[in-house]
Parts: sequence; C-alpha cells; structure tokens
Amino acid sequence: MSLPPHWKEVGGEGRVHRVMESTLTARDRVGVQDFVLLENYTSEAAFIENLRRRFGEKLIYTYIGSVLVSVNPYKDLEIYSKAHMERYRGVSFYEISPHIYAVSDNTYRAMRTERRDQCILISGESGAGKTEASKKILQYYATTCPVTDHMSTIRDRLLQSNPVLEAFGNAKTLRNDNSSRFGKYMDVQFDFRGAPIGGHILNYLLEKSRVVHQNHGERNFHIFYQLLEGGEQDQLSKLGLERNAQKYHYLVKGCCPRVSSINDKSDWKTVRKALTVIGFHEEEVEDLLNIIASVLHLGNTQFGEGEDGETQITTEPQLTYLSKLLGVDGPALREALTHKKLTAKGEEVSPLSFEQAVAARDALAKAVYGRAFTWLVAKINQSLAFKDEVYNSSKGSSSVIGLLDIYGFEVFQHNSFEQFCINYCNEKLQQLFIKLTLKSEQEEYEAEGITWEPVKYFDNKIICDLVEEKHKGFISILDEECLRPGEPSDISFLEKLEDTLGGHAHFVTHKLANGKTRKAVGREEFRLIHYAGEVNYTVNGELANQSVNSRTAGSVICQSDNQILSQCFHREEVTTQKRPETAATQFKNSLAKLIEILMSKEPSYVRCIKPNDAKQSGRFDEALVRHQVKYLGLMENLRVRRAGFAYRRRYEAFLQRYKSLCPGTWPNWQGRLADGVATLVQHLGYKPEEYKLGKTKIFIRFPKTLFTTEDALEARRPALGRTIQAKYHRIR
Ligand code: AOV
Ligand code: MG
Repeated sequence: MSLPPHWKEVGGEGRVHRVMESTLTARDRVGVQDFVLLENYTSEAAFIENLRRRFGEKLIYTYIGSVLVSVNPYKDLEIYSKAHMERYRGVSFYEISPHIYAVSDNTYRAMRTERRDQCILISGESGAGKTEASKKILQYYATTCPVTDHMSTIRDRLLQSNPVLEAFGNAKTLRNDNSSRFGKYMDVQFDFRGAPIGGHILNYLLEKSRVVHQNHGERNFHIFYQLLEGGEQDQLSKLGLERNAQKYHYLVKGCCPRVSSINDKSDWKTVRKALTVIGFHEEEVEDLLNIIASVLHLGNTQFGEGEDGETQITTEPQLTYLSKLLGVDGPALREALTHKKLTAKGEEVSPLSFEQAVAARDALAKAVYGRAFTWLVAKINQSLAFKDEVYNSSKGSSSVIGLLDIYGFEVFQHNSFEQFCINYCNEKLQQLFIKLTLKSEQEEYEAEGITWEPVKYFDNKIICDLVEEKHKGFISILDEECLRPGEPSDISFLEKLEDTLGGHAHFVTHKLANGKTRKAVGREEFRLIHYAGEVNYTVNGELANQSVNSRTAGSVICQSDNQILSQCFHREEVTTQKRPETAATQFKNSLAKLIEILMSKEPSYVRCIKPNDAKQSGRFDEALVRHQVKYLGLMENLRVRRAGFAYRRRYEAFLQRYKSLCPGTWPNWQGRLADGVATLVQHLGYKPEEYKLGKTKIFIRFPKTLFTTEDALEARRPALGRTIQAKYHRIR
C-alpha cells in the first residue's frame, strides 16, 4: 500500500498504523498506540508490556479501538497546551497519537454531525486519574468551541464550578491527595452552532462521615483547611476561628493537617474567585462560611456531667458562636444537643447520655455540611442554566455531552457504609460497560449472522444483583431490618444477611468463611468479593447511618436565620410521622436513574489505570497494573474488538460512499444492496479474510483495508478532503 508523503508507518509488525508526521517522534515508535495492532493480542503479558513501554516514554494514552486507556503519570506532562488542543480538532483517531483530546473532539463531532446526545464515561480506581481527565475534557471544550460574549460567562462558570465542588467535596485520602468524595455527572449543553450554552450537575452521595472522622493519614474536606490557611484575619475573627487546624477536633483525627501536593492558601484564593465568577452573592458566601465555621465549632463542643448526673455542654463559648453562626436560638440549640424529642411535635423530651449527645452533635455536623453541599450544587446549577430567550427559541436543536466522574473503587483498612456505596456504584458502572461493549458487540454479530468465536468475560451482574435484588438483595435486607419493630441492631442485621445470602459466591462472613479465604473476616464484618477485589465492610453503625434526617437537630435548624440552612431543612420533614427512605435505597434509586440517563446517550469510554500505590511519577508496578487490566476487562475488550471487526457499516452507506470506485456499481447500483457491496469489494481486491458480509452490514476486520479504500477515494475526489474522512470511522 502506498502512503501519502505526510504519512509514516508505525508499530505493529507488518500492520500499518499511521500518524501524521507532524506528531511523529521517535517515541511514537515505542509500542503500538492501539492495542488492536498488537501482534499477540491475546497475551496479557504483551498488553502490559505495551502499556509499560509507552508509559516509560511518557505516552500515557493508548486505544483499544475507540476506548481510551490512560495511565496516571503523576506529573505534569506538556501535552495539554492550546496548541495540542488545536492539533486534535477535526482529526480522526487513527491520524494522530491517542489523547484525551481526541476522545473529546470525536465525541463533540459525533454530537454535532449525528445530532445525538453523547456521554463520556470515565472509570478506574481511586487515584487513577478520572477527575483530571474530566477536567481536561471540559477545558478542551471551553477552549475550542465557538463562543460569543454572553456564552463566555457560561463557559467560565462551567470551568469554575470545578474548584468550588472540589473544595467542598474532595479530600486527601490514603489513595489520592485530591480524592472525589462524591459522584458527579455533568451535562454540558451545546447550541446548534456547537457553542456551550449551559450545564447541569447531578451529585451522588457525599461521604459525610468524613466531616466528623478521618482515618489515619487522611484529611477532612479541603475547604476547612483552605479557610483556615487563606481566610483574612478579620474574617476568621468574625467566625471565631484560629488560623491553626490543630485546634479543631474534626480536623485532627487523621493527624495530617498539611499535604505537600496541596497549597491550601492559594486554593482558597481560587475558590473565592470561582464563587464570584459563578455568581454567588456576598451574603451567600457569608452564610456558607458561617456553616463551615459552625461545623468546626460543633467539633469542639464538649460534654460533661452536671450536678444531677445529666449530660451538659461544657464549652460555653462554642455554644455562643454556634448559635450566632447557625442563626438559631442558643437555649434551643443547647436542648437539641443534650435532649431527644420523643414526639414529632416535640412536647416531650428525654435527656441524652454522654455518648448519645456526642452522636447527636456529630449527626448535626454531618447533616449541616451535607445539606450545604447539596445547596451548593443546586446554586451552581442555577447559575449554569441557560436562561436566554435566544436559547429558548433554539432549544429543540441543542445537544448535550455528559461527563461522568465518580469516586473510584477503593479499599481501606476500615471500610464502612460509604465505601460500600462507592464500590457498588463502580459495580454498576462496570456492568454498564459490559452491557454496552462486550455484550452488545457479541449480540450484533449474532444478529448479523456473522460466525465467530464468542469471547468469555466475567459478568459482574451477579454482584449487582447481590446488592440490589428485590427481597433478597443486601439493600432490601437492610431496609427490612431498619423497619422491623423491636430492637434491630447491627448484629441482627448481619445475621439476617447470613441467613439470606449465605452460600452466595461473592458474600462471606466470619461464620461463613470456614477458612475459605485468606484474609480474616471480623465478627462485625462481612466481605463482598467485588469485580475489582475483596473488601471487608464493618457493619458498625450500619443501621444508624440509614436515618437521613435527624429530627431533634433538624427542628432547631429549620428555624435558622442562615438563608442556606433555612432552605435546606424543612419543618415538614421533622414533623412528619412517615419514615423516609433509607440512605441505601435512595442511593440505589439515584444510581438506577443515572444508568437510565447514560443509556439514553451514545457512550465513549476512558479507562484510567493507576501505575503505583505511592502516587509517584515514573513508577510502573506491574502487578498492580495487571490487576486493573484484569478487572476492567481490558483483555476481553480487546479480544472482542480484534476477534471481531474494526469497522462495520450499513450496506447502503458503504455503497453510497465508495460506489464511484467501481464501474459495476457506478453511478447507481440497481440490485440487492448486499450484492452491490460484494461486487464493489471484489473490484477493490478485498481478500476473504479481510471482511464479512452480514445481514445489513459489511464488517471489515482491519483498519488498513478501510484506509486503502479511503485513499483510493481521496485520490479520486481530492476536493472532498479530510472532513469526510474524519467522519467515516464513526459510521457503523
Ligand atoms: P481519581 O479522580 O481517579 O481518583 P484524580 O484524577 O484525582 O484521580 O488523580 C489523582 C492525582 O493524579 C491528581 O491529583 C494528579 O496529581 C495526578 N494525575 C492524574 N491524572 C493526571 C494527568 N493526566 N497528568 C498529570 N497528573 C495526573 V478518586 O476521585 O480518589 O476515585 O475517588
Ligand atoms: Mg476523582
């Protein structure tokens, strides 16, 4: 095959893969940039070697067909400049080295040409680079899409929503210094010209327990440290705060106030600026800061025993600040922290024990912070919503690109309800990936009557069912136990789990273990064997965690002068007799809705891999990478891709495009479409192993076959140029 002068051949012994010479460096010769081109594509060792070699050359991106695999470099690579963005505009995957910008651009063009909503699903374990990838995609759109003055406001707000949400929703964990502690799905809306005109964020379960407790080596949410480090002195005085994180009980649990990779002071400046860009009023910022400060004061609120043995608050100054910052009546707050309301209306109260008072205080801190976060997202959504008349008139022709950046799969020494939700969420996402890629690909071959060897893959549906199945799934059992009269406890819950799930291949407890597994399971633990690894969860507090409203504290806070709090806590909620849904069921339902949203769009995938556990650049821990390659199903993904066919097109589209290359089909083929295509490919000299004819489509095994045909077309119709060529690889 002859190549145009600006092309060179790269990679994959004998197979042609082309990149434009302008981007061709010696480094591109290291490894293949699409795993499909691997000679020994069934070998996991070859797969990992390819990743390792590329990683060693700072080539962090590789494709499996149109799926982008990304390995976290843990250092700033100079590949994200405006010039790089420009290079990827309007260019096809195979023409240029793999990049997150190529995925961004292809998705954008597909949205515009096919007028179909798109989504980009970014997955990988904690610290693998999902959040960074989603930010790079957003930056790409912000920089390369057309904008008018008015739209630049929306564009800036879209970008600035990130530092704000990260300040309030991210924290340092053992896995990641900037770990997302909430799930985020963001729709970016584009008008008919392809300009960004609005956005909308859906947030998923914030890890609220972090507000009051952090594991060793971890921190609370960034915002607390940012405020203390960066806040103006008079601002801190007004809030009754000292510029020293060590003074606050809620900030010292993890013994880790400072993180070398984080500059809280400058981050504070960024966040303050971002709040202004997004359109927060000064009073709103003040209300927000009052809430942040009140959480810290709550943490420092101590209890002791009064003369009659009753629990009382021993830190009066804290109470004074709290009442001021939360905008509530002091005596009412005192009572809410030391007494429990026995009736919904609250006429009867009973004193709390010391432990109960501490728990009530922590519950209040979590509720206040959690709801302020929800308010923050709603406020950002208001500011991102496009309100212009122009938009209303053209609403019908707007399309969206959704970006999914959730918390990645994680395992700690101690895993609680929140890790359970995070990992369950990752199971759901993996299930979606399987459904949309492996399963659907195989089903298409079957439907088209194309014979081939089916690829075996691990379907994690069995674990999703274990969690969410009606009546006998984990969440159903939890709900039932929460509603059961009598004294449901964590232990009775565990026993119920054992009764119902005992014998399930992915569920183990102390009793069920029977020496079957290597790692011990404690008496208050259960183990789930997730697709990505085994995790022991402690049931301690499982049931208490389920109550989503705290009645006593809520009844005080709903009367707050603080505008944010009064919007977040409603009187009806605390007076109602109805039991709210459990947190687990709420989460399950919100995930089901998310999956529905994603299924309604055309998906693209970014699969992120973490090269080592030390957050170090240049280190490639093979065992760790192998594990991820395994559970992400990348080998199966590749096998389906390779055993199958790189490209497929409907007969009419194929014939329409290439009929001019064959006298027998030009200008119009009169017979059956399949016969027309057969005539055409025979004339073009396709070998039998290069293609198959299905019921409605032609399947082409190797990219190079299509390249040759495209080249012939280009030689014939030079005027058509690259715009058409850029599109063709997406047509199926
Ligand atoms: P995550 O989102 O996948 O973890 P992040 O995107 O926060 O992971 O990445 C973790 C850290 O790795 C970042 O803070 C960067 O320091 C570094 N990093 C990631 N991608 C890149 C890149 N392309 N270039 C340079 N550095 C990078 V979690 O939210 O914990 O699941 O829950
Ligand atoms: Mg993240």
